[in-house]
Amino acid sequence: MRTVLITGASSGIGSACAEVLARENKYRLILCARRTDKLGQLKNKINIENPTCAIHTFQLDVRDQEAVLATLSSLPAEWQKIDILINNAGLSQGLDSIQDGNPDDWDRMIDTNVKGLLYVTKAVLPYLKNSARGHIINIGSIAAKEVYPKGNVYCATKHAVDALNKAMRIDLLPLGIKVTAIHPGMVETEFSEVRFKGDKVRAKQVYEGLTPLNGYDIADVISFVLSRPTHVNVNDILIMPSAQANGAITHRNQ
Ligand code: NDP
Ligand code: 8X3
Repeated sequence: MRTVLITGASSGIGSACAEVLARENKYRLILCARRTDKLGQLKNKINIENPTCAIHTFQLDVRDQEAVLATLSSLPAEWQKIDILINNAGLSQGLDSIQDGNPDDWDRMIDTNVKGLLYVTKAVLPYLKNSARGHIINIGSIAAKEVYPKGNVYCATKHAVDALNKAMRIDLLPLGIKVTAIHPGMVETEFSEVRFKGDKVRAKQVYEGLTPLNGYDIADVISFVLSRPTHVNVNDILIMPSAQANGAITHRNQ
């Protein structure tokens, strides 16, 4: 049994990863996020389907460096073995041109998507170093590869994730830790609702007239990546809805 730690497991891609990996009966799950009620509901849902799946949940705000270190260095003894880290927690805030952008939104994206990912990675590395099959999966985005109108700071944070992914692969090579980036296009999750600060109507419009990806589409790819033998690493995957050509161009039914 390998143990997977998933950040941002309370929703969307992270929650779908937990469900998909639980079904395989090959993984123990450590799930964290800020909303512990959602984590509890997810744990119950998984355990109804699969009562033997071992799951540990805890509250974590990845922006809080002290809390990240304190929580991850004092995991219960039976959870002090982690083989896989899925750096999934992340968000976008607003969709504005640079001239209209809100610096608080910028800080929130940089603190979560870049600094939070770094804090968690550093805190989990001592466990991964002890694993015979250490693996980090970083969730990037099409926004890590391209910049689209008004995507500015979100795109910058995801470009940073892309750079860190490549840097981790170099630095962790001697430790035998695999590093993979998964870069999705549009996935219908809570992402747009969070980006538009609770505006459900505007969030829904993002996906109107096309079939976006869903969290399970991404989780299936991650399951495949994790199932490769020890000598194979998938470096980077860009996965898009069929109706999306790049960061800016989609084809919608009228
Ligand atoms: P959701 O909003 O559905 O999920 C985001 C998750 O991140 C939630 O579980 C949330 O948990 C967690 N999170 C946010 N901020 C923090 C924080 N400070 N500390 C801990 N956890 C946090 O969106 P997605 O599932 O779509 O997003 C997952 C990842 O996928 C993100 O990195 C996103 O950038 C990326 N992505 C999304 C795409 C999309 O179109 N949806 C496309 C490409 C990439 P909680 O609020 O409980 O803390
Ligand atoms: C989320 C997808 O297209 O909004 O990373 O940047 S997009």
